[in-house]
Amino acid sequence: QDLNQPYRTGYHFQPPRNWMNDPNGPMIYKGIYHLFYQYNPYGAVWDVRIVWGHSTSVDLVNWISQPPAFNPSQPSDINGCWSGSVTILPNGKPVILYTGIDQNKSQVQNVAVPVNVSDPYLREWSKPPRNPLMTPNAVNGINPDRFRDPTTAWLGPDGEWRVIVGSSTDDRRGLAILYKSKDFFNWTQSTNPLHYEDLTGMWECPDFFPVSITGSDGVETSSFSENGIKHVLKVSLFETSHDYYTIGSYNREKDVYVPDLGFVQNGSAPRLDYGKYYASKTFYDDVKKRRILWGWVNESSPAKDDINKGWSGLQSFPRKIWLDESGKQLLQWPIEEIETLRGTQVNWHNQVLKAGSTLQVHGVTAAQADVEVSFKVKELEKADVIEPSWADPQKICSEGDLSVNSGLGPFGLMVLASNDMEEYTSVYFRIFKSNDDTNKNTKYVVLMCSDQSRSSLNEENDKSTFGAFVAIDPSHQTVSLRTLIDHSIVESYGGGGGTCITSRVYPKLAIGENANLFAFNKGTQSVDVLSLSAWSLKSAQINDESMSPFIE
Ligand code: DQQ
Repeated sequence: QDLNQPYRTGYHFQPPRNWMNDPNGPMIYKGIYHLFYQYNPYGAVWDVRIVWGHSTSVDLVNWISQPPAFNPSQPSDINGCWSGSVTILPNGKPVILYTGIDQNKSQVQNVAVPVNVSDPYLREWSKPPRNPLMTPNAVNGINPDRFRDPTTAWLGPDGEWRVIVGSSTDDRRGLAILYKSKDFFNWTQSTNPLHYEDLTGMWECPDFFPVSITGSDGVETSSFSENGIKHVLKVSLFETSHDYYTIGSYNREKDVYVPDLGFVQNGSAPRLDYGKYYASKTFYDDVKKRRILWGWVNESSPAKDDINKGWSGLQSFPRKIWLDESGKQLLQWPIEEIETLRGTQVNWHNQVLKAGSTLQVHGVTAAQADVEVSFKVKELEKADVIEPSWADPQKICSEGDLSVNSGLGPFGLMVLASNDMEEYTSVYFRIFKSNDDTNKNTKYVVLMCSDQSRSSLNEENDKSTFGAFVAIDPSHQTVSLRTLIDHSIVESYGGGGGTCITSRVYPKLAIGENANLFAFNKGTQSVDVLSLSAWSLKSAQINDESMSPFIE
């Protein structure tokens, strides 16, 4: 670890320098994983002249920088190469659809194809002169400033391609505009969008994919079966900077998607991550039969600090994503390849965390670690009653700090803690019961918080607290937490991955060997740690300049 760069990560994806945002066009091709990303070669802040950065990997853990796949170069993208996706055609060849900012500053959709498909690294891409393939015009009523981020395309029963592009109307109706094509190059806008929701504003980076209703295997994007799958529509809402998803049914005849439950306007749509996380995108890994999710984790520091450190933005650790047995939520889990980085392991079994206690986890590199813990709470009747007005979990987490001393919790982990506890980030649970005396089957509510308010002595960072409910029943299930700690990122998975919270933190003291890890229970009742495993994680090779042909 470079002492002058305490916030660079050991195993989270980042370029050697400069600004990075959205993950673009992830895929596996000829056994090589590819990740493209929105990259500003000119500095550590976003710039319209953004290009497609490119890296490759054999294991999704260690990455080699490739030259940018393409830069603004033709009238249809001369003002920027914005986000997009890869589709693998039936002949095995990958094609990129991406948004270009054209010579009139209008958003249009373009195509790029590999120059040499026998190169598994796909180092060179070309843009056919027929670009753009899709344009917003007065006839189709699309605003040229709100027409972007094509998804991976899929094949319909009639053998035609479909793709959606994010948009919104002037009165804030968010839309997934549908286009169809027989040959992938000539696209026609369908009369109806695949889906829309009023008052949601601009939909950025939509993602639309099938999930199996049984098991955790992924499903290829064009696959369809009447009874075996559901579909997921994810959108990144520009107005809130969060990624929301719905689970629903895709009617292939009518080409419409109907979510099982309402969408965001009633506040019900779940989020992929309740922390810092945006513009995510999945791809199907046909080698390991899984669907993998990437998401951009922005900084929480002022731009001047990003300019000073010379870089901005991380990608979350890649996550496997699938449908929970209940069919009501998605589950996410760090891809198994993370285990190749595991070093020293510490284990606890059946450790009682007494009321008010803090126990240090000794023996792992606490600034770069993987921690899995499961808690069992016995005296559930001691849970505090949740007030009906407490509908906003982030608000509950923000109001109660660790001194709340409720019945059950806060209990959890304190990570990136300095030696004298001047700094720490706490990831914890609180358990409430619902106030219904007439109902003998008491219902419990599990709250998960990631509290950054004490994470750094530097007051200039955004240290907002994050929170979400976890869909588990603590009377039957253990309360589990997995947290990936990596210098300036804390990625937490609650309830087996049903609730994820990612945060960015910038400790001044809890750096390197001066970072510590604790389990704690500040509630008034004791809590059992059924098991805790913590691993030191080795650093991955991530875009190491000495090993890559990176070209500025
Ligand atoms: N970032 C890209 C856009 C996208 C936005 C530009 C989402 O294509 O809508 O860098 O972060």
